[in-house]
Amino acid sequence: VQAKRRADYQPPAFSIATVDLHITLHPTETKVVSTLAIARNGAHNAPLVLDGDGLELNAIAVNGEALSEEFYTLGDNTLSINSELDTFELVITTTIAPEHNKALEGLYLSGGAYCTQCEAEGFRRITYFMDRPDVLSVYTVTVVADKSIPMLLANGNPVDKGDIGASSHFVKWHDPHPKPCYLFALVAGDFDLLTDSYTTSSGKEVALELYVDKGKKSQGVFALESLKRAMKWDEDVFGLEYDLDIYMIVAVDFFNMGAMENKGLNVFNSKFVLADQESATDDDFFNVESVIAHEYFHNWTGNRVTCRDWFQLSLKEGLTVFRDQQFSADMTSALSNRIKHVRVMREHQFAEDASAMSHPIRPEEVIEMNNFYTVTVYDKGAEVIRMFHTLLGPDGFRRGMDEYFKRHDGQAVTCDDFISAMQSATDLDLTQFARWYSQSGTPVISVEHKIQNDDNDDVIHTFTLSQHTPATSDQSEKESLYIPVNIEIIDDEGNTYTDNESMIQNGMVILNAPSMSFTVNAENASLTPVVLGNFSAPAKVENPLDTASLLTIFKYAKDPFNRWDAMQTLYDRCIKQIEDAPGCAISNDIWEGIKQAIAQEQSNLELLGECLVTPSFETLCQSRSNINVSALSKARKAFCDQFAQALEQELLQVFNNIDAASYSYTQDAVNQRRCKNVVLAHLARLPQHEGAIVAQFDAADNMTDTLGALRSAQHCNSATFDTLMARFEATWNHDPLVLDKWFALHATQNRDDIFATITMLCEHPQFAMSNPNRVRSVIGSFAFYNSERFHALDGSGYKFVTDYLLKLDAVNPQVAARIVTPLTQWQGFANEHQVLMKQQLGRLLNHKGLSKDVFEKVSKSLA
Ligand code: HT7
Ligand code: ZN
Repeated sequence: VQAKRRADYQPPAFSIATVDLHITLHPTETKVVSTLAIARNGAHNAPLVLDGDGLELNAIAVNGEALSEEFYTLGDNTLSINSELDTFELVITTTIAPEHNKALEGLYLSGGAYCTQCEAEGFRRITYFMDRPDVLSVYTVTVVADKSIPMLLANGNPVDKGDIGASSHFVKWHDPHPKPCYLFALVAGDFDLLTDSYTTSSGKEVALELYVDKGKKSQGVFALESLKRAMKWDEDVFGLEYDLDIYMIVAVDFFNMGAMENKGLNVFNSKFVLADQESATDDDFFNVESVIAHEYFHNWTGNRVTCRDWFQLSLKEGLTVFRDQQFSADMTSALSNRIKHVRVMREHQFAEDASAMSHPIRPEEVIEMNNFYTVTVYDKGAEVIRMFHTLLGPDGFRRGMDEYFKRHDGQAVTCDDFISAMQSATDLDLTQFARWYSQSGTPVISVEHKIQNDDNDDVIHTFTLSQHTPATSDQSEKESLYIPVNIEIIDDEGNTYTDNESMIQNGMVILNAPSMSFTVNAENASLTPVVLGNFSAPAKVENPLDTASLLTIFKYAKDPFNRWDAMQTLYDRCIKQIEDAPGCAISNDIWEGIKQAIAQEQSNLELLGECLVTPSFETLCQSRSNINVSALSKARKAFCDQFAQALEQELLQVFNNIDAASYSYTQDAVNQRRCKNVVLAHLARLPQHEGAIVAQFDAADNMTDTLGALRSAQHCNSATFDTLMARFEATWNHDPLVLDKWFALHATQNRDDIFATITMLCEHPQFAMSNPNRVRSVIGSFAFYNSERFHALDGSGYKFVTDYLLKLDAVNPQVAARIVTPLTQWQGFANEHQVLMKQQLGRLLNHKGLSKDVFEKVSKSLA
């Protein structure tokens, strides 16, 4: 299997100014007639090489004449046209079978509706084409289908429609904006339609259309409202308006990822569109709004300005994630958003960087592009954009963005082009900063604090920050990064201090060398450095603070994020203590400190709720090596049990003080429910509070509280859990999206009969291996989040997942390659685990017919 390298980029040998597609839909014999206006780029005599995958070629014509066989070559995945003409019209006719397409790339059937997914390289499964993002064309698309399929959609604006004979009809679409083929989309089906409109800031009226499954109309209202909020926000914050007459969103049930930003015709996983109080949690509402916004924001960052090649994916994804994060922070709350995203970084991105899949946000080498839609490219990519924002300030960042669009609207460009636009908006030299694009790995910032008396008997505190990026699987040598480090120096009464050298500017120092120092004079004060506030860079921190200092930070740090973070570190320390001395009791001082923290934040339920969340198993893994899963899980559980016992009264008081108001999706109400459910999950560890869980389940008027009760019941005796789960299933059996929550809860249970349970789930009438949402809920949840059973030392969890992946890979390699991730991340675990994990990876690697998706990840992992 051949890898592609970023360094090997060559501009396209031909351009394709216009694409005219005539597509006659049929489940097993869809006809695609593609008419291309081809022009040779420069003087060369290379053939025109088109990509194609799984296509039946019916005819080729050049300038209206059928092309005889000596003028073209059909390879495994290419069609080469040997023409000496510099410009010509090429017509290619192919046949495809959407019904047989279970990989959900190209044109496929999702529950009876035709839909497409072309990013990254799916267009080649529809017709022969130069399937690369730097070939931009104007598309005209005619969709023909039986009249039993009433809605025929494609990109751009509708320009014609009519009947063809008695039983067929067509709609013709024209998209005036040149685009790469990965943004092509077609949808055809029978949907319920929600309509609305939006008037842009310059007065242009845009029709908004949201297509959902029949009967689901009321569940689409929130998505449509979110879209209007996103359109307004992009005008207010970035001055960006929508550019077509119509914006369509279609929700489909079979989808490999979250959603897709096809020009003017977004296709969404229905999970990120449908939401109402009964069936969706607060998190679901949040996700709907942020994914709707993300895809809308791509219209400028991705579509108007697109990527030159797929190595530049972070150009559009990192930037668009940053934009959706800023939007969500403005719509909801900056604090809970920041915490949410930092959790993702620590749980998933740090793990990726520590594995054999480590890559820079702009990868150098790729076998299967679908494998690089990663937390590194997306989320670390967004953190890098955030650092631009931090360094340039909001105004400087906006100037850089304006310049980016001015220079590159309508082009396919690189991350370097983005950096250069940002450089034009600042006096800072961004040369070293650009290393974030090429260097993989998680930098570690170490903090050293020395105290000396000088000649005048003044007390001088010297703080030294050092950076070190451990070698990663893809790069052994690392260089110093340019790291903006937010910093606060406080004493144990909450006073803040400045440094003698004025290196701290606006609460930030720049660490751009292996180490740097500054000094602070403080008489009679014990100082605490709060480092990397607000997670100002995607790094780890080693700051040897004692528990008293962590509690000081909680009490006095200015930034609430830092206060949350201090509590997380404190919990991590406590769990470490129990790991080192199983059975030990956490000291009373700590419980007293936490009690004071709870008392201090009684009226700030948002911060309180987040501070009462103990670090997940996955986060704990990132501050440990040589992990014995059972020992770490036991230590975490012991800490949580002690937490519940020691703080029972305080937790109860918080719980009882939160009114069970009737449901509304407002930030205050979300904070209340979040805090109440976090507390309930702690109380669930004490049998005397089982009644509160059942009571909440019985009384809930919304999915957040229902699910909160069910999650808490995971800590109760299994009969209670089983009873509530059975009741939930009976209520929601008709709605697979809701049932996904039930699937996931079952799959993450730590119980002896887990494999029988999962086998039963896979036989459930609502389960289908062909539906990625179902597979992620059952098998994905088990592999990613049932740490004790997945990592069982008899190897049964690893084997179970591998057995499943071997079957799944034949159906949907993209999803299989995602779910194999936890198996490939063996590096942090103790040797007993590693041996067993590698055994299963070996089985996968030896499997005949393994997809290149899974092959890439497994072979790297075993290299
Ligand atoms: N740009 C979209 C990526 C995407 C995708 C990639 C590979 C395979 C299937 C896919 N579906 C969507 C999503 C986004 O980031 O907005
Ligand atoms: Zn995106």
